[in-house]
Amino acid sequence: MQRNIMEEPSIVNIMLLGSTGSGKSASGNTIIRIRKTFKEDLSPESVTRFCQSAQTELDGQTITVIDTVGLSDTSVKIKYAESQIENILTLHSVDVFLLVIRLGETFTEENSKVVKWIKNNFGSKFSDRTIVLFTHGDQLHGPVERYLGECETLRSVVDQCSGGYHVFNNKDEDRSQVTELLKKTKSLRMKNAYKRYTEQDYKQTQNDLLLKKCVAGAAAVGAVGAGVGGVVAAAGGGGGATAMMATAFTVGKAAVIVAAGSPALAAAAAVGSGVIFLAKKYRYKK
Ligand SMILES: Nc1nc2c(ncn2[C@@H]2O[C@H](COP(=O)(O)OP(=O)(O)OP(=O)(O)O)[C@@H](O)[C@H]2O)c(=O)[nH]1
Ligand SMILES: [Mg+2]
Repeated sequence: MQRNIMEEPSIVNIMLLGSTGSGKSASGNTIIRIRKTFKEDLSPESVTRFCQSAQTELDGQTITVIDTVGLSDTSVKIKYAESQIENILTLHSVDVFLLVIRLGETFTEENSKVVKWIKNNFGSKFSDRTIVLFTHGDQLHGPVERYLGECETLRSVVDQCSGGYHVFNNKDEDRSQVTELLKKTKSLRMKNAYKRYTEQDYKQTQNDLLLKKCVAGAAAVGAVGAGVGGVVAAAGGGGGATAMMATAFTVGKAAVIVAAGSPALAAAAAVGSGVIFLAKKYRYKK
């Protein structure tokens, strides 16, 4: 009889993600035990320019640490990071994500946007595999619970991640912080039946996001088309009632708008329905 038990992979892949300067590379170095593995520095610009990985043997396991480029809230940088992350995912699937957040500074609107970007772009399978890793533990003057208690946004970030949180002091050589993190990693992997996050999961989320954008774009074009139709038909007199109807209809109702007697409007609405059509086609192709 075939047994249906998930095998525990012998290599554990851990990916660090987070804002620029949050301490991703420093945390990677703490796990790997060699401070110069990943370049770490204090800088307003992203220090890590390319995603990199390194491996080590720890507590009888092979651990791959994947350090990523810093994310910040500008579209150019986000686009660059997006392509970097996509590339590294072709090389490594991920057992556990560490969402790196720096303690001891205000959790700004920008930090919040970066977390949102990560969650949106990695999709629903992200939170199931994520531990929030707080760095700069040495700068805390009390228990981390008190710190969390003071910031609802941060608490909600932690609550949404299945792996909870962990605190690192990257200036401390104490290995127990890494041992503890690996225990949390182990139980999270078990919870996910050792199923990794893959390149396909990322691509699927990207496709879904694209589809959403297409539909939103089509709705906007259609709404403009319907609005213009109302004005044109009303100005032409007589067609007012039809125009009212046209504006009440949603995207993809080009025929109704044609009845309002405006070829320009029909074209606008046709664009709207065309985009919808393309979006549908795209979905069926997947
Ligand atoms: N005191 C203290 N400093 C830390 C800690 N973690 C990181 N740092 C310092 O914070 C600075 C930024 O750390 P990095 O690891 O380079 O940050 P990063 O997230 O990799 O930054 P980018 O690659 O630019 O995205 C460095 O000077 C680190 O040495 C910590 O726990 N305590
Ligand atoms: Mg870095």
